[in-house]
Amino acid sequence: MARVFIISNRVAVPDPERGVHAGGLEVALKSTLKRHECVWLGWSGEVKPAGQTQTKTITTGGVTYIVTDLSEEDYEEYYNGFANRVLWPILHYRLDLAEFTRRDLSGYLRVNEHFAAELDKVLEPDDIVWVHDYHLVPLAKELRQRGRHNRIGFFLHIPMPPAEILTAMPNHEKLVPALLHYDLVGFQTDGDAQNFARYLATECGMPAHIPRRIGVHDRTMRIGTFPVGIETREFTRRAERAARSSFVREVRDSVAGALMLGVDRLDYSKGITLRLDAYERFLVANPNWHGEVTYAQITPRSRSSIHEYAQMEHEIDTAAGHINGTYGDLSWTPLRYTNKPYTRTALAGLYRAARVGIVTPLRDGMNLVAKEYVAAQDPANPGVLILSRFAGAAAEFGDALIVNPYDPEAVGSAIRRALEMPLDERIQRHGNLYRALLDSDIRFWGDRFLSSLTGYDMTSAALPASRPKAVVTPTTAPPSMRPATPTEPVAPALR
Ligand code: GDG
Repeated sequence: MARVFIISNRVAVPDPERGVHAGGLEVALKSTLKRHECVWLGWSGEVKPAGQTQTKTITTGGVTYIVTDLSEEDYEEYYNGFANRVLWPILHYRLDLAEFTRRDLSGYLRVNEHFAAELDKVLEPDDIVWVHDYHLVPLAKELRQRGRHNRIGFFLHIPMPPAEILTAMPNHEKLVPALLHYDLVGFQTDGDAQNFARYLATECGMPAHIPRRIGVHDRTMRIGTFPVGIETREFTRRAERAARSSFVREVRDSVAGALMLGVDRLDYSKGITLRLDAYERFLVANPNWHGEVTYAQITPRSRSSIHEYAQMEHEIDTAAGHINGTYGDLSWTPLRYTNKPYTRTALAGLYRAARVGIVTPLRDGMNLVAKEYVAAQDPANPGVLILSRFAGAAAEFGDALIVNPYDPEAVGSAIRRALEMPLDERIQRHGNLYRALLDSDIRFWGDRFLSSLTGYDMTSAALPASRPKAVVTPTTAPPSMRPATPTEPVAPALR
């Protein structure tokens, strides 16, 4: 049977010594890793001086991992440079934050060539290749240039902006059309897929209607929508258990009034500064809620070595201090803000304890926090999700309180509405949201993508039950509910 090669920037190799917490991509791929013979290739996370980089192969839990180090130059130009300073901001509609240099672009192309060369050493003609995310746009082109005719698919986890934004990226014409070398290009939402199709129409002379199949050379390239989900029922069970833990009860008992919760990687796309502004407006407009609500914001740091991230951290620290200094008193802290990461189980319990989940990114491919919050709720007494219209999840979650994150007064009003929503309305909205969650359950996501890529029903290609299971959870003691220690990797570190 054909093997499935998964290629991503970072690879989550299970490490029983350290106790692994599933990151976003690993959670998404868990079922694929279990059901197919998989090889996962990508960066090891190690940065070494030039000439000392290595590529290692590790087989554990029935999955083969091929991990390759980056040189200091690669790390600076490919990862910190072109991926995080050009593609990340531009694909999140933030042209103002993009810092393009030719040097970074050539570093990006060099690392893609290197990944392709590593893959070329081990790929068999009938292997299926599934490439993930913006770090690896030109990978299929590199493989085709090496004479590879394998089925190769690409999934973009983050947004695809309109052509007017993409075309502002210097050298976009060298990069974006490279996606035509894939057999299938998948997006989170129809809007993203349409933006890509329109780029192909205006920039590459493809048919002007929204095409789903495009003839390219001797192949057909297809565009598809595959919204990422979560393991809904597993997460609900995890939240039920965690809500009874002493950690969650201690937190719950220590906060005044209703709990509102935000969980975001420290990233400008997540809209945290504007959200704090909205909370302040809510506090100003609703003095009757003073002392009756506590907003907890969990914001693990990411990409701190990039200037914009350090600056944003400073702005958020200042805004948080201002809110507590101005509106709090010795017996009430309106905002609890932390940069500590928590375990997945702790988060699940905190979501369930929160009357309001607030998710207001300025732009987000999907946003799994919104999905996790809904999955974690008690259906008999559920909390309310406030969700940005600019998160991919909004396409499936019409029953959340949908807000414009750029309008802090409207978000402030939504906070009040969420806190005051009657039980029957909360139950009805939650029921609809939960049904939407089950429809996009992550168990089917990988099979849907792979079936579409290969033209075969990949659900029936599942491996025999006797095969050793992939290790994706700690094999040591159950994870602590306390904040993760620096040796406990959590999802944000993988991005
Ligand atoms: C990209 C796209 C798309 C957060 N804090 C902690 C922690 N997390 C977990 C959350 C969630 C994940 O990290 C974050 O996922 P998001 O989807 O919200 O955001 P990105 O990291 O930006 O992910 C996004 C996603 O890819 C998948 O396609 O939805 O749009 O930007 O699972 O729970 N996990 C732990 N401790 C924390 O403190 N353990």
